[in-house]
Amino acid sequence: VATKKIEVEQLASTFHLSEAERIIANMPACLGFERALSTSRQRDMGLIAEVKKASPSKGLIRPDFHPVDLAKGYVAAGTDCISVLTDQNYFQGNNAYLTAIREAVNVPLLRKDFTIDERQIYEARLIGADAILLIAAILTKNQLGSYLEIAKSIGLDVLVEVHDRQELETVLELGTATLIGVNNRNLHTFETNLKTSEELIELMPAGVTKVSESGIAGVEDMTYLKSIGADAMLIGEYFMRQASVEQAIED
Ligand code: IGP
Repeated sequence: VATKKIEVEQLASTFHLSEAERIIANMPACLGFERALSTSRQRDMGLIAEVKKASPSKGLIRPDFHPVDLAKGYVAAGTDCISVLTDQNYFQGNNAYLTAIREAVNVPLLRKDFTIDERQIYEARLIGADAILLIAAILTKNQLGSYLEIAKSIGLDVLVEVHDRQELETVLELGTATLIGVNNRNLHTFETNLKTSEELIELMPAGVTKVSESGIAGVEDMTYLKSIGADAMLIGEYFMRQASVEQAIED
């Protein structure tokens, strides 16, 4: 968060919010991210396939990294949505990857970053995102509530990410989150356990689109997630390690 703060301070000099609002008002509408997941007809569950070069726990995941080609492969294989890492410090992501993918494909895009300031929400819309991620673990309840509102006001969907029961309770109390993701990765140990999804999805009310994120690797996991009531899944590393992401999705 500290490095992100420095980055966000620099954002202040790149655009003014009023100017951003004016540009956004003239941009085409966003593609419905949540809708694409909840109405997915491709398979039993909605799929968000992630474009991810590296991670803090695994280092470089895909040395031969061509974001637009990967995104095209995902779309050819029928993914509902794509998640693009834009954080540079930990994930070697880039805003430019998202913008290039936006120009090449026609599925809804999630801007995957650590949102800690409202400016980043406008920035996400400006670079071509259809949805943003809000991580409950790094935001106060007030921030979550107001960022959800800002995002919706400029047409963005929001995936709110939780790791435990307490975070989920806070999010449910707000009453405005309709798309909630359980991150199966423990933030302290980096280990993933799909049981986290089982524990938390059970506590989500009907009407919420329920996503399971991280550590999902193959058909067995998908069958399990379906059985515990997940509506959609977010898969990054597993696809990134396949020679052909297209083949991996089809399998
Ligand atoms: C994807 P995996 O294990 O399939 O690569 O996980 C995604 O869930 C993960 O990249 C992620 C993430 C995040 C990254 C989930 N929440 C928040 C950065 C920030």
